[in-house]
Amino acid sequence: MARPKIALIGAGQIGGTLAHLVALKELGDVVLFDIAEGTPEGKALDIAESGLSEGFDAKLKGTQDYADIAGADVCIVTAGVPRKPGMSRDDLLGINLKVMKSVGEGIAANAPDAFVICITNPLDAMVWALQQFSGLPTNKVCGMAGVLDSARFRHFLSLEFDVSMKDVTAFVLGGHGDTMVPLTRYSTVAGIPLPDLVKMGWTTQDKLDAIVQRTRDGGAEIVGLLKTGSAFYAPATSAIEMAEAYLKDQKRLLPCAAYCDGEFGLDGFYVGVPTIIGAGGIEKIVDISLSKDEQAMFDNSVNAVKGLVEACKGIDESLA
Ligand code: A3D
Repeated sequence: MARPKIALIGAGQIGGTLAHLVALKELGDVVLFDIAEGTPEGKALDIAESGLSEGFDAKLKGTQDYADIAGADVCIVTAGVPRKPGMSRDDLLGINLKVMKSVGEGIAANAPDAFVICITNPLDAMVWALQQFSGLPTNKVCGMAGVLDSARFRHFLSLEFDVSMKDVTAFVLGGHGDTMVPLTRYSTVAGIPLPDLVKMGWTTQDKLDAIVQRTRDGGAEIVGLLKTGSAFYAPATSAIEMAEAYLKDQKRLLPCAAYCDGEFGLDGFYVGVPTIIGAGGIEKIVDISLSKDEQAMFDNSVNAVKGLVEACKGIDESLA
């Protein structure tokens, strides 16, 4: 059986890391696409030359030609610009919307059967625009954010409780922005919900509130430290987890930006929700019940996403 083909649209910090991970994990052959001449070719060659020491078999190709992504099984999109210190994700909207148009058309013409994972920010609006521009089925186009935001939450909780991250489960829903919704009630250490851990004296409500806020600010914390770009190692591993769930039909339950058509009371929007990812792409959205406070935070987050989608429609009339 031929190896799966994985197209990475954008060969910057995340794109290069994705290519390295795909090769190391032998998930398939890689096509790295970027408009910057030489960057995808150089990264593809560099990673290919690490294959001997790492012992992987994978072909890697860098290109500026969309024809090379023909027949890709998975496309992971990072094309566009990242934020710099002082910028919010929303400041990227105008530039990255134009990028989504060319990427959507390139995927539609060459890899219409692919499972598409968007990472470009502002995530929830960009994945919506990418689906509109590409015309691919909504179950085959999703966005990576919740896996990363939940991983950050789990990391901070594991530090607070001094337990393995493997035993911490956590959910972050809503839009990937300052209004994201870390759900403490659905987050546990080995099945014990966080509110119970507060009652048991493992932590205090104040400390938990500070962890929730640090999670919301997780991306900005790294932008502030790096100064020249945004996080790329953990965003790449998060998207690989989703791609692997699709390629291996793992039926993983992962939070990701999915097209809600009735679920969570939404009508045609992408927002971070619990999903099951398998060979059918987004096979199911798990419509969990929210408390009054959680619903209010979720609605606030959804309204922020809706505002960005309206801004996209104002910029590109083909989206209206
Ligand atoms: P960067 O290293 O700048 O890479 C972006 C690449 O896109 C560059 O190599 C550009 O040449 C390329 N590019 C620009 N325009 C096009 C185009 N039209 N077609 C093809 N390629 C193009 O950025 P990065 O890899 O650090 O980040 C990529 C995106 O991911 C940014 O928008 C970030 O904000 C976003 N991001 C999202 C998350 C989430 O959790 C959702 C986390 C981190 C970064």
